[in-house]
Amino acid sequence: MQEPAMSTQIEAHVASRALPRQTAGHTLGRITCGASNAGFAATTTAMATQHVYAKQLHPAEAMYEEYWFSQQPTRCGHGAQLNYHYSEDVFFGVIEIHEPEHLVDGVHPLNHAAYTAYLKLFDTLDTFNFKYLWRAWNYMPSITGTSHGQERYQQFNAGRQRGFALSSRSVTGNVPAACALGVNGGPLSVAFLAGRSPTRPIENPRQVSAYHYPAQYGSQSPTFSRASLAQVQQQELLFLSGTASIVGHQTVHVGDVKNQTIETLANIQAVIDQANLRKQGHQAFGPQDLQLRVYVRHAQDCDAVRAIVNTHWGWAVQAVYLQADICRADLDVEIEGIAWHTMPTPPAT
Ligand code: 3EB
Repeated sequence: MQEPAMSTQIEAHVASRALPRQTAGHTLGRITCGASNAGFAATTTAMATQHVYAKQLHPAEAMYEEYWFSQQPTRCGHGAQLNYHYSEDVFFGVIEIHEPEHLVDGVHPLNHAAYTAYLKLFDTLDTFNFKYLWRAWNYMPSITGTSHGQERYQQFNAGRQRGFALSSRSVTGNVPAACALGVNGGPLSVAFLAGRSPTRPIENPRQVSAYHYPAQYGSQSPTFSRASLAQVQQQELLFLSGTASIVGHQTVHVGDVKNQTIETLANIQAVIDQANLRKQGHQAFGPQDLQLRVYVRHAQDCDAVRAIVNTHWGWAVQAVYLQADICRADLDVEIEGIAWHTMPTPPAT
């Protein structure tokens, strides 16, 4: 990451499990990963944790954890479905919703869970006066599966969109950055960052906006932007949504993970270019600024994907590789990232 200076307001640290908690400020939240959650401490009063039920493929030697810190004091709250920490400027929460076994008043189980999660999410943000959802990380079992006659990702999209609409949030245009992946187990899990100031949404000219995807992908479109730019005092953050081998609205390079990866990197570069047109700070974002999460459907593809990422962007690029299911069955890789700059940059002398 670029210069995590003292003026930085929030930071995501990727670290081995030994990281002393308070080294970088007050903990807002933590993300852990692993095919099961055995051996992980659950949410404590010190940290709201999202466990991503995905096997870590790389790096093999160090267990990946992501910590969000604030330099300002935090307050917290804990319940059966919701855990959160917030500081003056930033709110981090994790919502976990167990799906009902059957349809509820005609509503499919994952639709119901997603709707419940997003109603709770926005209700919580309204309570604490954090008006703007910046970024959501959505994980659910069997995302490409079908239950009760409907594809589960479509159930999720329908429920998420209804949760936004019933919370008086727009479902097109200025919508948050996000990702949605299929994992090994656990309830529907939504981690989220929010603030008191709006983000600038970024779209990709190479792709149809997801909220305008045609009905062949589901009667309710996914509610996310390709990226968002947020500002916290002297800091500008870029949240890059999950990005895949989609051009227009169609999957390209089906069955060819290498070319899917190359296409994905081209999409990310296009999104970064758009973000740089809308950034507030002086410093442009580049791929090397991103802390990446790379999702690979088939573990055996990990080395090929890594080789391409590193050939394009260098071996210093920070990335963790996880085994997870991308939401379309014909996609084999998806990449997301976060980056931040301190601003304003002092003028060059
Ligand atoms: C895509 O571009 C790939 O449903 O929240 C990427 C990022 C994808 C977010 C979501 C889905 C989501 O459509 C899938």
